[in-house]
Parts: sequence; structure tokens; C-alpha cells
Amino acid sequence: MKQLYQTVRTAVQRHAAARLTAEKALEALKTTAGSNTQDSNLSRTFATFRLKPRNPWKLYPVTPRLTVPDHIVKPPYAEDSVQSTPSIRSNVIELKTKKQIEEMRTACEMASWIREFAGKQVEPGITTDEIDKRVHDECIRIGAYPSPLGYCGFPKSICTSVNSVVCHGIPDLRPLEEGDIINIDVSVYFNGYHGDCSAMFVAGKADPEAIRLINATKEAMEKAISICGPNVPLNRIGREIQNVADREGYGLVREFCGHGIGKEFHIPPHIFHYANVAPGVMLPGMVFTIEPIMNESGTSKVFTMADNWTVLTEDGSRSAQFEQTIAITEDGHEILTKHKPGQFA
Ligand SMILES: [Co+2]
Repeated sequence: MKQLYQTVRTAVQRHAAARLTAEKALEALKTTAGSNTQDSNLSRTFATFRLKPRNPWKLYPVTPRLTVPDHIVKPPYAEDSVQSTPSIRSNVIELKTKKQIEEMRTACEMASWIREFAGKQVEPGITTDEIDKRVHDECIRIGAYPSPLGYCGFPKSICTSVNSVVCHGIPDLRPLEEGDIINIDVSVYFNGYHGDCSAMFVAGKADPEAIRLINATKEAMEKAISICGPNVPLNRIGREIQNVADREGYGLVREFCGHGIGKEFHIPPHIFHYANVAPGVMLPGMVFTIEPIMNESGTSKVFTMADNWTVLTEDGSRSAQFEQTIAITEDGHEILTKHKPGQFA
């Protein structure tokens, strides 16, 4: 046992040391390249050095950060990037009152409005940068702040994750190609609260395997949502998602969790999207996201590119994700990011 412990400890130390070296090297590259965070193209050029990926995904240039007019109420991190550290490390799960849930309802409905708006922009030839611009303007038109903008330094207003990009893709100048699948992750801040949701869209016509992946991921999210209610173990969510992934032979990404959400973007609880034995039950007033990610080849392995955001499947297989923000109520659950057609027209 002790020997095992030693081996594990040595491995952990080696890993930490390697990571430190990699991070130092990255810092050095960034410093050489100039530290203009508004134009991360240079660091993106060195994208693949951290791991030996078999994923040939290429990053395209990112345009300068867009501005938000003064009348839009901004989250604290938008003004001061020092404050943008997520507070997910706390372990207190906030239980919201009915009034607080009412207060955050509009942010959630705005997020779903924007998600549908964003999906309508998807077509072959459009760049994710152009989709981001249109979404950014639409957020401002309805009076919301696009939460990703400036969050931990993220440079754009949505995440656009195309094909083998797992999540956190930065909108850039790559034009979408016929048959591309894309996750658009939309979060907005309004009335002091964040709302968060995402969905898959297709540029043109998808092949049958892409449709199968997308449908299974959506089904997994919906099944996971359907079991939510008071006193249900939080780990049932992972079980439901795992069942669908196993049935279809898809890999589940373990590095990214659903999360509590409210006045802050990411707070406890962690919601694991794979079979797990994490403790805890759902209680009325909990508000969190469920956002499973499935990989087509069955791999769970992912890596982050040197832009420190874009996450890819290690083997280049395609990835899909859906997300909703839900509230646990006295007698079940409510999807707060449900789309209401025409609501903000
Ligand atoms: Co989320």
C-alpha cells in the first residue's frame, strides 16, 4: 500500500513538475510574442505543443475584443479581471429563495433567447467571429451582458466549439464548412444574475453519425434533467448520462462539470456527467446546470490548446454538448433556460 502510495506520489510530482515546465515555457512564448491579450493569435500559433495530440484542429485569428456600452450593467469581473477567479472552490451550496429564482429567471430566459438567435446564424461560410458579433449585438439590444466576455480573460461573448472542439472554443475567423457541427454556449448577465445554456447546431446538412451523436447528447441531458427533484442524489445525473453514452459507445468528458449558478457564474455544486459516487442530494432552491459532453469515438481524453481555452478531443473525433440551467423546486424541477418564442423580439 505504502509502495503504491509512493509510486502515485512520485507520478503526481512528476506530472506537476512537467506541467510547471510546460506552463513556464508557455509563459516564455507569450512574453516573446508580446503580451497583448486582445490579440491572442500569436500564442494560438503555438497551439499544439503541450501534448502530442492526434487532433489536427487548427486555430484561426481572433479579432479584437468588442465593447459593451455603459448602460448595460456588467458583472464585477468585466471591469477588473483580477476578480474573475471562479468561486467554485467553496463548498457551500446556495439554496435560493423563490424570490431569488424569480430574480434570475429573466437572465435564464435571455440566455435561451440568445442561444436560439445564435443557432439561426449558423450556415456554411459564416465565421464563428461573425456569429459572435451578431450575438454580442443582440445581447446588448435586449439589455444583457454576455457573461463569457472577460470572464477569466475570455476574449469573446460566446463559446463556439466546432467538430472536435470539446468546449470553450474561441470565436475566430474560420468559416464554417458544410456539415460542421457546432456547440454554441451562451451565458448572459442581467438583473445581477447569470443564466447559462448551450445547444448543438449544424452548418448545412449533417451526416447520420453526427445526428446520432447530437441526438444522444441531447437525450442524455434530458434524461438527467427528468430525474431531478428534492432528495434525489446528485450522482443520479451522472448515472443517467452514463447509461446513454454506454448504449451508444460514446466517451464522456470528465474534466468539465455542471455547476451552481446565480449572482456568480460558477459556484457549487459540481455536477458530474459520468457514473460517480459523489455525495449529496438535491434540495429545493438549488440552481445548477447540466451540460454533458460526449465524444464520438468513445474516447474521454481531451487536451487544452495553448490559447488556454480551446479544448479538443485527443484523437480528433467529434464532440457534442447540450446545457440547461435548472432549479430544484418543492415538487420536482424547472428548466429556467426554456425558450419562449417571441419573448424578446
Ligand atoms: Co455552464
